[in-house]
Amino acid sequence: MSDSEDESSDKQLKIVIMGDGASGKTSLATRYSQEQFKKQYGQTVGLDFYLKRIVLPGNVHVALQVWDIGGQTLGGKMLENYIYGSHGALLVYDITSYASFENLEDWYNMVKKVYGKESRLPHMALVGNKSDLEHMRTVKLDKHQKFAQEHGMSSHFVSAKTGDTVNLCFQRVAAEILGIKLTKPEVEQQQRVVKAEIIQYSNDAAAKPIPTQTKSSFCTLQ
Ligand code: G3D
Ligand code: MG
Repeated sequence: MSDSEDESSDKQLKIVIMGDGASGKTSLATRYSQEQFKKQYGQTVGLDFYLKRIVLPGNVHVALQVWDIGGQTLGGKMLENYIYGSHGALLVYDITSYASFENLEDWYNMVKKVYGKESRLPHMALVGNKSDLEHMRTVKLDKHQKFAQEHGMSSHFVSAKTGDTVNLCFQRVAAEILGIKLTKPEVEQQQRVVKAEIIQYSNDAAAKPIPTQTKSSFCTLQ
């Protein structure tokens, strides 16, 4: 019984972000983890790793490891190691690029291949990014929905640029992996939190003293 108290220790979830170059994977990962930011640089091998702690309903503390595949492409040998052991996979496309959507079939098959001998795939999420460019959409909504349904994936639309529903996307994925149900008020609250975070972020930045030395981490990013 006392064990249940100890469950406040974090559950670790590994989430990988996959998809074509320029679909917005890095933007999504950095947007989501901008506040609790721990990053390991692995530019040479193309692996980036972010950590974000969240609390799900029922006081379930979760440490989300968010992995960005960097410039790795389909068929790369490193990719398999990267996918292996993940609890969730975000398949990201750009809603203004039909090719990025079409290629998700290959990304999906890649995950399937890695988990070929095992009975369960990680939770798979179909993420249409760049929802701020709705007027330039080339991937019709019903195509998106059909793909998600046929592949047993959850369905999401986000904008890594504005931050719209980014937190909610990860929250839903983590909840689904852990079998936790989100209620409507919780979903709505999460949407509000996104906006609050953005405002607070800029305030914080303004309030912080300007460091005398410029850190080189930004340069490393580029
Ligand atoms: P990748 O990591 O999948 O390769 P990036 O993709 O995160 O590097 O993003 C590729 C380009 O798309 C970037 O533009 C980035 O700013 C832009 N982008 C990412 N997410 C969004 C979004 O939600 N909306 C819009 N409008 N643009 C987005 P640049 O010009 O810097 O190459
Ligand atoms: Mg990238």
